[in-house]
Amino acid sequence: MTYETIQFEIADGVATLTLNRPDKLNSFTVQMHSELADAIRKINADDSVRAVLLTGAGRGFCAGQDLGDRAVNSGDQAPNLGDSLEKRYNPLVRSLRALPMPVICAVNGVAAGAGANLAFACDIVLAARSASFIQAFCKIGLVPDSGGTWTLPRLVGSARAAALMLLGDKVSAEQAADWGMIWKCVDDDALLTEAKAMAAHLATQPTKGLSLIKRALNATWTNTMDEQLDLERDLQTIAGTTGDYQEGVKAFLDKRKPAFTGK
Ligand code: LHQ
Repeated sequence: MTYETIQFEIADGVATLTLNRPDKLNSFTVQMHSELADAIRKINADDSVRAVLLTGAGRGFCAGQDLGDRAVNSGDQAPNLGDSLEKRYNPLVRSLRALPMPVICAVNGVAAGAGANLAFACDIVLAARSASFIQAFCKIGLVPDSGGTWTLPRLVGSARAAALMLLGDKVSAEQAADWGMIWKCVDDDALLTEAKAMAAHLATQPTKGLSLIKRALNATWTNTMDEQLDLERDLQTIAGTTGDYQEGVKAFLDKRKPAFTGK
């Protein structure tokens, strides 16, 4: 597939996805959804990918749904927005969450509506100091989607999530970092360098072990502590059989840097 609305490359173990409709602040169209779905399929099929980096081109990260797109704005006729979630947004969020390697999001500018919640579906979020997050849905009579009603209360607590979703106020990157909504706020000109360095580092780490950590973290919100203890036992059983565990221990005992293969 040729990509027109995203850029996609795989190099040195890192897959980089760049939302690329800068004139419209990288808002989502049907085409962008299908290009992202195709790229995520390729990531899943490529054993060499050990970290993913998601970012946006231009001054915005993503302004959510393109409100001019015919799929959601069909003139006088009421569109079926649930259909749009079912066919496009929900599969996107599910497939991102299910990726078996760390997904870093570098929020380079405004992240609004589904754009903000897309970022929260990633594992580690860095944002440029000039970036911001807006739960814009309430301003046009919609419900936060793309998993935001699940992720945001878990990230910042229900008091903050409720006010953000009902008021639609803009949150600066610094505020977002202070509230634990994201991992870190960095200077604008350092964002990509720092995000790329993090992705490059993660691509040299025990990928299988990291994927098991992701599974434990994903399960924690619905499990009891007993269930989580059982899950940790099961995941550790798998982790203990990996070559990277053998290598990690051997390297420690040999007092040298480990050479992980991701297996
Ligand atoms: C846009 C957009 C945009 C089109 C900026 N669409 N053009 C799921 C399923 C189904 C249906 C509906 O929705 C969803 C999920 C959702 O995401 S709903 C939420 C949709 N997003 C929004 O409501 C955000 C709308 N955008 C804004 O509020 C502002 O643009 C923000 C605050 C993001 C940025 O403001 P500014 O920095 O002042 O930029 P701007 O407004 O001047 O935008 C720059 C250009 O981008 C402009 O185009 P133009 O041709 O006039 O230069 C905007 O029209 C365009 N743009 N967002 N979502």
